[in-house]
Order: sequence, then C-alpha cells, then structure tokens
Amino acid sequence: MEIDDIKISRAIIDSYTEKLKNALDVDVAIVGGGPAGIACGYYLARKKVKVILIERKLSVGGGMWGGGMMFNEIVVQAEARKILDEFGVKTKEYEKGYFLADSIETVSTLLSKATKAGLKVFNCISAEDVMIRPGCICGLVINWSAVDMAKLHVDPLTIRAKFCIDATGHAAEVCHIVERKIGAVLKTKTGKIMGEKPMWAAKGEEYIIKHSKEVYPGLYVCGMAAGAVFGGPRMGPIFGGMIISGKNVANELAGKLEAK
Ligand code: 48F
Repeated sequence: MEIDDIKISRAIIDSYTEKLKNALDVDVAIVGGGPAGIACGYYLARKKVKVILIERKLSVGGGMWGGGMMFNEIVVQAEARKILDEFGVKTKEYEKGYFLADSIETVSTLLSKATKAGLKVFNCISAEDVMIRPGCICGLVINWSAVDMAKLHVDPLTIRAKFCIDATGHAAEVCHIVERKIGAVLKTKTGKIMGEKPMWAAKGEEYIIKHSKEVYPGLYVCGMAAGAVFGGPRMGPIFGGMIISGKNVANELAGKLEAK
C-alpha cells in the first residue's frame, strides 16, 4: 500500500480538531507547563478530572530542563524525593536531605506520566486573557503563540473551565492580566501582585507551598507564580516546592470538584 500524503494531513487535522473541541469545556485549565503545572495536571488527571494544560512554547517543561545555569541536574528535598520515587525518577543523596536528579529524566518522566494519565497538553498556545462572569473567572482566552510573536491582528478563541490555574512561573502572567483588567482584587495583602523577593531557597520553598491556593474566585496559583503573586523569595534550582505545590493544588481542586 502506498502511503497517501493527504491522509496523513487529514488524520492530524481531524484528531487535533477533536482534541481541541474536547478542550473547550473542562474542569480545570492550567496555564504553564513547568514542573508545577505538569505535576498539578498529573494528579488531577489521575483522579479522572477533565484537565488541560496550555503551554506557550514548543517544548513543555519550563525551567526544569536547564537545571541550575544549564548544569542539567536538579536538587529536591526529602519530601519531594518521595514524589519522584513515585514517578520512578532516579535520585541520589548528595548529602543528608539533598537529593539530586537528572533534569532531563525528571521532566520527560513527569510529562510522560501526566499525559498517560490523561492530561491533554496544548503546546504553542498562549493564554492571553481570562473569561469572567460576575465575581468569578470561568475560563481562558487563547491564541497561537506565533500570532503574538508575529504581532498579527488575529482574534483568539475561548475555553470554559470550572477552575483556572496560573502556573506561569516567575511571570505570573494570568494574575497580571487579572490585576491589570479588574484592579486590586487578588487575595494578597494589598489586593495586587506583591512581587518576587531575592533568593532564599529554604524560605522560598516553604512560601510557595503555603501560598499555592486560590488567588481570585475561580483562579488558583501554583509553583513560582505563587511566590511572585504573594511576595515570596525565589529559590533557584531546587524543584521540590514546585512539584509539591502542584500536587497540593490538584488535591484541593479534585476535592472541590467532587463536592460540587
Ligand atoms: O517557569 P516554569 O518552569 O514555572 P514553575 O513550574 O517552575 C519554576 C521553575 O522552573 C524555576 C524555579 C525553581 O526554583 O524557580 O523557575 O513555577 O514554567 C512556566 C511555563 O509557563 C509558560 C512558560 O513558557 C513556561 O514553560 N507560560 C508563561 N506564560 C504563559 C505560558 C502564557 N501566557 N500562556 C501559556 N504558557
């Protein structure tokens, strides 16, 4: 049988269109495919929650691929090491309480487990706005990242979600959109984005775990974005807090969805 070029194209277009149509109305929409977003997506998908992840870049994985300054190793603490064990990522103890993992193995394994569990990932797409109804965020406005990069004048499409998650890392992009468009309404001390503080790994890790939570009705924040929004210190290439924060938000939302 000769392979038909047009059938290949048709198969891809049909399948992707179906996947995108299915993503128009979901339980949870995560923005940002770094370690926090992927971990969150994995734990939600495992609980059979209908969850999608939107990632601006071609490659999913955020800041984890590069380890520390492109030395592609990451450090995690004991609590997160247990989670990496659960994923089947190899770790080795460097000194008591400091566990090392290969960043490439970690990202690819997290992503593989998450997609196999049912997380639908849409790369090359950016969230450029949120959908709102009185007092609640109820979806995302999305467009091809290439549209933004080329500064094309193209209107976006919209996705409805019971909960949205800002997992966009240091930029906390979704929260910035909310602050810019709705004002000082966030659940922070000032109602605004507090801004990330300088490096302090121990405090930063604790901070993001504690502050990965609802920031506006319908909108949650996890990972480095939680530090940026609630004003916590940065922590550099220790990644346990990212994974734990994603897991915690997933558990909270799965509970809320079950109660609905
Ligand atoms: O930055 P990122 O890896 O966030 P994270 O999961 O992890 C932070 C660590 O990588 C590191 C650190 C560890 O101590 O401090 O920085 O919190 O991943 C965020 C992802 O979000 C994507 C971006 O391309 C990146 O892959 N992103 C950002 N804004 C948007 C977006 C947007 N508007 N739409 C779609 N994706």
